Amino acid sequence: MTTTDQSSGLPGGAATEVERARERVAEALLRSRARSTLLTDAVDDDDLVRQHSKLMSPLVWDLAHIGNQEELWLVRDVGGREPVRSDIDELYDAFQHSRASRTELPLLSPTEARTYVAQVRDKVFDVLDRVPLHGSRLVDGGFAFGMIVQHEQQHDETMLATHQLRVGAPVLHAPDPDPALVAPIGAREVFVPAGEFTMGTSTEPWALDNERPAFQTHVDAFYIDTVPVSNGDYLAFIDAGGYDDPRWWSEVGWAYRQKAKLTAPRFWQRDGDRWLRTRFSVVEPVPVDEPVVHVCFHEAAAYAKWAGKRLPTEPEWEKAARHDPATGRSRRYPWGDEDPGVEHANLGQRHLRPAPVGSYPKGASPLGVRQLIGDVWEWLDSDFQPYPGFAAFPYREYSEVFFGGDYKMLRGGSFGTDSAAVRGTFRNWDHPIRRQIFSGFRCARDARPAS
Ligand code: AVJ
Ligand code: FE
Repeated sequence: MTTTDQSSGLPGGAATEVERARERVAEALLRSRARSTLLTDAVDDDDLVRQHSKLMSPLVWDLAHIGNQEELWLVRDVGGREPVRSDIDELYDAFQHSRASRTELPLLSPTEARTYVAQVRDKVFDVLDRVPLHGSRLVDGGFAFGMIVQHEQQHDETMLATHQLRVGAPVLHAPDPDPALVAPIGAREVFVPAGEFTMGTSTEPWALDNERPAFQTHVDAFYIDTVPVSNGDYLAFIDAGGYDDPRWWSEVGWAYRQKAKLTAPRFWQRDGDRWLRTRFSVVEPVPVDEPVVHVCFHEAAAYAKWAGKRLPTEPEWEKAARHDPATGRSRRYPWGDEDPGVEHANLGQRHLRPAPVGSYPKGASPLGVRQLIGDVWEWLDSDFQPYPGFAAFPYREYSEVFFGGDYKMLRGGSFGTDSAAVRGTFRNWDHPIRRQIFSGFRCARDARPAS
């Protein structure tokens, strides 16, 4: 009874699936480009080529790098087409030049960069129309396209962080999160019973290599905070002298706190007896009910120790986010398998700030943990390591070259992360001293007190 689609050579149902994948790809490509355009059109050419911070690339580098990755994978590799530009790969290879040195390169001008990314994108839509989305691991389910969408969205979040570092009049605007989406949280901690759960994925079509494969792992019982640590919570740590007490800091963390003279989250300043923060060029009182953001791993770990707790490990975070005790299954997201909606999580730069703690009750996990996805990336007490059975795909430079002890994990995405670039299995990492990213945390503790 199955019909066969002549053009795809697949049974009817599978052909429809492929068409749906093509639509998903097209929609996601348009959304990521609209965002890159917004972030780069918001400022003038001088701002695009300027170095806003030694930690960041000039915005015009990110833009052309987005186009260059897209050309390498989708135009040349998947499409088998001639290069759009064969002369600039080296300039936009992230491993060839440090972020701080990129303003000195003979980069494409803003006008040239815009033309370049548009030419690449035209070819990509043509490739998308013609290439089968099945038959090889690179194209199955639109994987290579999904990888490139995520790459663009990751750089869009990086560009958003550059905007946060930029000095000048405000150029980005967005409505605040809806206060009606806050609901009482009940208990401040959630108990997660001991037992195995499925970590990682072997089925999520756009999951990147470091999220694979799925495997069973045991996690001891633990408690995890229902919501992320708020600015109000964090102020209590500051007021208690937490930044001046080495008891709360690791040795490395204390050394960094001394060297960098840390006294508060990045972008905060004291104003008499209150604290102000700068948020995309707007100076405002620190809102006590919002998740703290722009702290490094060492600050997060020091707060947790001061609070008598610790940071969650990566398996703990993923179990809290995905494990459904009723079925024993791991979900794609805390709320289930549906893609994120506006009622679930603060994602996609819809707002230019995290939502107050206790927001998004519909985004809670089966055990009632809130705001695991969106708002702020959450620092975890785990290094970036491969899962058992890891295989680099399709290139070693995405994940494999970063494995080891130099990076700490971040999970869940921030208000600046697009829904295509985060999920229950998505793994992010950064140096433990980084604060310009949209990073916060929540605490955990062992279920049994240590003897
Ligand atoms: C996964 C966010 C750590 O931005 O450094 C972008 C993603 N890889 N281009 C980064 C990435 C290549 C990466 N992170
Ligand atoms: Fe990149």
